[in-house]
Amino acid sequence: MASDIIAGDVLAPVQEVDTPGFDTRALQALDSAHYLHPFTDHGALRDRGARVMVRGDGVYLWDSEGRKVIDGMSGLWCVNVGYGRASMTQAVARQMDTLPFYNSFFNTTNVPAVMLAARLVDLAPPGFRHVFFTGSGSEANDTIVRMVWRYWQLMGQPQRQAIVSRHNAYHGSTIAGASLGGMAGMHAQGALPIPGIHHIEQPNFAEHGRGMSEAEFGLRAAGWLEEKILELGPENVAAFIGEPVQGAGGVIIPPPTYWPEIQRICDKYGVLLVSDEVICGFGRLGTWFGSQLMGARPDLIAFAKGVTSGYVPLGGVLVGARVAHVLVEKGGDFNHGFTYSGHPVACAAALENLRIMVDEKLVERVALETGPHLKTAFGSLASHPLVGHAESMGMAAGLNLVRRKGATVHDCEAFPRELAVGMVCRAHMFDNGVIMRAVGDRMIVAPPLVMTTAQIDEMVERIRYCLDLTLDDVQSRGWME
Ligand code: PXG
Repeated sequence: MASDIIAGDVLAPVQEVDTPGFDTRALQALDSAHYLHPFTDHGALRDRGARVMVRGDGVYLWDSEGRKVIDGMSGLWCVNVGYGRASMTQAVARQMDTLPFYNSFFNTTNVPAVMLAARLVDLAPPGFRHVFFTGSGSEANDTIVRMVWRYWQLMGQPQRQAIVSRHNAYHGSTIAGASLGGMAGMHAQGALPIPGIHHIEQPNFAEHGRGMSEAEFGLRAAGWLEEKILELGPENVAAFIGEPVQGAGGVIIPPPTYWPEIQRICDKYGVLLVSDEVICGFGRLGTWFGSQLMGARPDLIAFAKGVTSGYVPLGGVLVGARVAHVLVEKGGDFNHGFTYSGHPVACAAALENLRIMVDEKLVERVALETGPHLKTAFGSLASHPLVGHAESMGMAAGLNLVRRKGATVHDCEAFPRELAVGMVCRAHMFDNGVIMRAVGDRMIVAPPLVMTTAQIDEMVERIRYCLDLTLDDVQSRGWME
């Protein structure tokens, strides 16, 4: 079935570019001998051998065996301006030549950090005039927890320590980040979440919205926050944190009624609203920040990834007027910070990345051209026999692999979880020139924002072809009804 789907030259052979000079087996052996990877079952990896990525250009990557893949995941939701941008290399090299590092402690600063803070304030929603830099998204969320607690201490309400988050949220992998996140598998591996962090159900219409319209469900899901605030006592609740669209959780797009109602509830109880924009910031949804699209006015914004397009690690927190006023005017020393807060090379990379984004109008392109194109192209996969439903927003999209399609998202029959059909599908994608991420049986993409409409078509046709391979595969394993 799979082979007759390939249309014209859209699917060029994957063995396209020879990349000599790498001894893949030797690299894999060293890798499995010494390198502990993030979120990885090393026993399984040893048997398979890691794929060694060696080069990137635009939206394509090459591995050590010369196989070319189209990167549907922007590295890991971050390489928004694409690979191989010479001006990024030059900006970083220039800064390394001039001043590779200096700290921002002890009344010192550096030029790129100052310029970037000012630039980010220009791009941020109204009311944000301050930035705290970190090295990653996890550190940004740790910073937020400490800032929120310090804020309420300075406000004379130190008992306000509870922070409400959602199940299936991802906020990082440090102790605070993993606690804020709602990933059961992370909590299960040791004493998490830390005290004071509470989780409500996620606004996942397909999973929890049966019998309701999407609009009704959005209000209902936001109502879970109000119930939790009342249960904890509003006088004890410090903040609510959420990703505008849950990324690692599977591109879960909330109904349009959700975020405005969350905002109303936070306002009603004086609870700080935190938007984790590590994925949704910097154009992913077709706006500079995802909360702008969602109708929320956060007090704090976490960012990372797209701020440098992943070329150099950088994260941070945009601090809105309400918190900044108290921290800056009344706070004295805030005993928090990292060696690499405001790292000059990372900030220089971010400045160049933002210049590219503005010059190439990447945010506008996502809003007006590539995002709508992805919606149509990716949406067409919903007709595939293995796909229950497919959704997208901006340059993020997800589809559910199902055993039996239904008239609505609530009538599809899922595969038994233990079959891990998503992993079967991901392996076909990986082997056939497209990188797609599996979250259970939800297959997701978040391509570089520079991906053209023709490249989106190429990616989607590859995905369709691999869905055919997956269908053949699960049928031959006897997993379909
Ligand atoms: N917040 C959000 C919303 C994220 O997506 C982080 C915080 C943490 O950022 P750092 O830079 O500390 O990793 C993230 C990271 C996946 C995946 O599998 C997603 C992330 C990280 C690793 C894997 O989709 N997002």
